[in-house]
Amino acid sequence: MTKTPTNTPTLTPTFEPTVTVIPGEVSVPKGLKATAGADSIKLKWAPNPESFLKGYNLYKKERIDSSLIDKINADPVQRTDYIDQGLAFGKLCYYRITAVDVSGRESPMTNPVWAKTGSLRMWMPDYRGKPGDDVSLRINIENCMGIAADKGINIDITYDPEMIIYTGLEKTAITNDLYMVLDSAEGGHVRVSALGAPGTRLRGEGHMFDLKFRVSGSASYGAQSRNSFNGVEMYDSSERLLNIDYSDEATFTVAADYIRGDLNGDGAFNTSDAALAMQISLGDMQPEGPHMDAGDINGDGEIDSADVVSIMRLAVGLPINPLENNLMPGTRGMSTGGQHTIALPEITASPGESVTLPLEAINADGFYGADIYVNYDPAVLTPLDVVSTAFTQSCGMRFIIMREGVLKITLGQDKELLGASEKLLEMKAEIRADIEEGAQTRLKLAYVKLCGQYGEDISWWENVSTVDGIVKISSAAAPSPTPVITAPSPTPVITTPSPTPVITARLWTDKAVYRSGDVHMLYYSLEPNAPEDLLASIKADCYLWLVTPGGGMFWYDGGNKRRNRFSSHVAPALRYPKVSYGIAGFFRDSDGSISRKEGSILKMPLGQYPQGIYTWYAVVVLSGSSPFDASSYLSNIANAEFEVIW
Ligand SMILES: [Ca+2]
Ligand SMILES: [Ca+2]
Repeated sequence: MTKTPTNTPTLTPTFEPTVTVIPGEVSVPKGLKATAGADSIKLKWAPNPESFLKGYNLYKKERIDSSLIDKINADPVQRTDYIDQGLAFGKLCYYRITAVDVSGRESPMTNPVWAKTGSLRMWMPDYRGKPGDDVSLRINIENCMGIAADKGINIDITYDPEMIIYTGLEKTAITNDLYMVLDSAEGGHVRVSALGAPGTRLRGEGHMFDLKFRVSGSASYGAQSRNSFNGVEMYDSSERLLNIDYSDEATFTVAADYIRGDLNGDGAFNTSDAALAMQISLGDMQPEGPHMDAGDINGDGEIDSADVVSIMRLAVGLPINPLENNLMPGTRGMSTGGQHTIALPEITASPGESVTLPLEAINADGFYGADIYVNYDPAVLTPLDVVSTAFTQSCGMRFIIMREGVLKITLGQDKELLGASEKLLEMKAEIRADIEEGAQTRLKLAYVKLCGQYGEDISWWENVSTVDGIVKISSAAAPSPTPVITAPSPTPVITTPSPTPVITARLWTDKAVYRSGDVHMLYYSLEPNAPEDLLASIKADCYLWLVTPGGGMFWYDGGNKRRNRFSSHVAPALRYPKVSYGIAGFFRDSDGSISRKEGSILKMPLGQYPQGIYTWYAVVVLSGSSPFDASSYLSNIANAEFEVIW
């Protein structure tokens, strides 16, 4: 493999689509949303999935019935957000956007969205806590861009003094530079006044400050009280009162579970809460009521790496807000105008080759977490794995194939990453054997968000840019020196396992063809055909996956403990402390005999899934290793086919 890393800080993407692979149609962007600030409007949308995406064009109208529409960007926008700045007060603007591919072709436009400058919204999430505990009421704002903090901010919030006692306030990344005073003399009200130095304008969104309360020791479990805004005053730079919707209320419930940071509701903060936040961040799990209130620590309406970082910090007793009069190490990163570049390399590889693509951070200083989307062309390569490097070994990291062609990674830790140019992660992939030589394709960094320790997006203060990867297909690359370890790709090639399998895996379906009803299937067995004492010393993980007729690959989601669900996330389906107890025990019937055991782990309503041949695979590997690593196989790869006709 010839590797040409293109990681100098001044790099710009150089990709020219000479022999581009499969440029289909670029799709219409989804999820466009406009949110007004004091003198600007922030646009935000979901990243497009195409590997041949170049960026986005943004169009604006100032009247919905006007036929005049202006493009507001010169070059296609690389990010998935944009702030339209310097707008007049009370200005209503309409926006539509398109996606643009590398050859300049544009998608159709989205439907219009609109917002009016100076019309903001504040909100506070519901919260929970035990009698006698300290709890935080999080005060959030949708977009505080341009609020003139030097003109003063006044917020009056009510609470129920019978149930909670006001104890103090904590500033956040948004309000860290402000002087804040409080008046809580009148029972049931806290009046917060904030003032910034001349010229201070707020930026960002979400968590503005916390009000701290102590729950009455005599409060009874299940009791509830409410908080509401009694009034909010904020101004723009011309001292015009902003129009703020503060109708939201928060309910406080006396409870021991789902307190802030406790996503799994077990009453404690620990790494399992952070792991759950990562799953939600990756879209591998949908947050429900208490998850969202417990997990969206930074108040931006979603759970992502920024919240993962906060939960990890709560788990080890670190502060999640800046401490008064104490500049935390991370705050030096604020307002410094620094530059961070996240880059994938340009490589040359031959058909069928396994490649490693380092994901680098040029200036890896000062952030705590990241959310990254990489778009790839599934006709060219199959991602196999994403692994941490020495630099990120203490970070939590998870990835998922969100859909064919889109890989999403979430990374976070409780401490600051400190480095110059560092390899953040390694992406392992296999070039498809049937790809033509001379082709080239892009690995598009479709979304990169870096977050700081207080849940803030680094891009509030610093410039974050990306350099996409390029894969050129050539026969000139030297053949791999070792036998190619083929991952379970759409057409898995099973390499000779090493060490010699000590377990025989079998997989079969009870019907070969499904014509009606649900597919309730998967019989599997593992036959430990090695000496009992050897088995007793082995720890093992078992992976099960399904390849659909279209080539999609779905993993049995054992890591989620949802036994009838498949996902695109690679996690061990079954994990055993010891083979002798675990595998044999699991597959043993109650009478102790080892036999086939039915797991109705797949329910497929026929008529909704593609017709054709589906193939199951299963393999047992050494605990903690990847299903792609033949050297860790403890069993053969078993497979079984069935056909769906409807
Ligand atoms: Ca917990
Ligand atoms: Ca959040």
